[in-house]
Amino acid sequence: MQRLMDLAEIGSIDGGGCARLALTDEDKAGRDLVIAWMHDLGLSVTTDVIGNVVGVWDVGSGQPVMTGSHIDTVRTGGKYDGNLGVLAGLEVIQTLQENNITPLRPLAVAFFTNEEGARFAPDMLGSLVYVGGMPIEEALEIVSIDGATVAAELERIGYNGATPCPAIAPHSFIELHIEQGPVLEQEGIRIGAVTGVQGISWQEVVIDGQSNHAGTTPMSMRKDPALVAAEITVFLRELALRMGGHQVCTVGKIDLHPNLINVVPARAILTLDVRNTDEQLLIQAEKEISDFLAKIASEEQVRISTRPLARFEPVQFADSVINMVHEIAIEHGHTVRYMPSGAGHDAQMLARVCPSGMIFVQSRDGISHNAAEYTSPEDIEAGSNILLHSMLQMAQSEETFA
Ligand code: HGY
Ligand code: MN
Ligand code: MN
Repeated sequence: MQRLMDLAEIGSIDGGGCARLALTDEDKAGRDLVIAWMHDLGLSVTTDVIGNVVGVWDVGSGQPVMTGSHIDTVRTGGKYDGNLGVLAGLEVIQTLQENNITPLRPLAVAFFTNEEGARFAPDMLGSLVYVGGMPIEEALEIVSIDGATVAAELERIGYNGATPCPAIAPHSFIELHIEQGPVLEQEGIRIGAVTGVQGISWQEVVIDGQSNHAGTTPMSMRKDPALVAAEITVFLRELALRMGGHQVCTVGKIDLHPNLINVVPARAILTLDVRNTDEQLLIQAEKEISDFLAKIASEEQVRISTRPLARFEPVQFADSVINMVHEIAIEHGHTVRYMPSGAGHDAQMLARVCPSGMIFVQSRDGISHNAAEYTSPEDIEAGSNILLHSMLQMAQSEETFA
């Protein structure tokens, strides 16, 4: 808990949250602090070419059981998103050391670069490169929303490490994370045994119209990107409600140019975040959006171009890990339910190379990506203990944790 509060001081914002966008000075300061804690525990710490940091407790033999998450945040982040998973991993190792328990395998704690994707798209970038999902050369060239490249920012903060990607796969991976949604709290259930992660489709939409005078231009003559951006936003809401189920759609970012009170905008740039647990439904949503963009472009006489920013299919975690989390939760007397994750996580990338899964704990009022994000110390303790017993059990297994 103290480490959580200390890390939350870095990049702290009003309301008790954090702003540590990936590869900013605040992210660097957070990284430096967590690495110091890794050294305090005697871990051997490496940094790879995309800035992922892995601390290994070199005991036992064979590939390590890995836990971890991210310590970068969105601009209005909370104390717990990502941070909990990394710091609980340190707590597990410290607790085992203090109790003279030596696992049969090495234990690793990682934090991955740019999980949020808020500054550089796609999200989960570090873990994607870690598992070989994107060549490092391509990742280094990605340009942030403020015009900097991944390569330049890694070098600027001194986290352009030497360890190559893709990494040697860990034996298995388990991530503790806040749910970031309302389900566990509404159902009065303490633990989520996460079954998988829904599919994610991100794209940037650029609308070019005609800049004009707000006072003199008749409404019939306007080619107004701001209007089209608003109609796209309303369409996405209607699409999500019409499709129902797990379908969600978000317009999180709208930039108008020149963004002045008396100028009909020349251009609008917006981002679409579209998700569903079902790949076919996600494809259908993408098709309906594409058709709508074509229709509205001709109706409003604007030009619309799109650029994909992230596209990950739904991921199913390993049954062996899902069921282990469920069993351990019950053994510890906690209520538990199986559930998918609405948010993206590094575990969905590790699932490509080793048996992986997640443990969820409640988010108060279902709030996250918001300074008011909160998870109780009791839930944090329960989740961390399940993480400890999960890692010990995974470390006992000789072969693949199937
Ligand atoms: O966008 C997400 O789901 C995560 O916060 N990266
Ligand atoms: Mn997260
Ligand atoms: Mn997040």
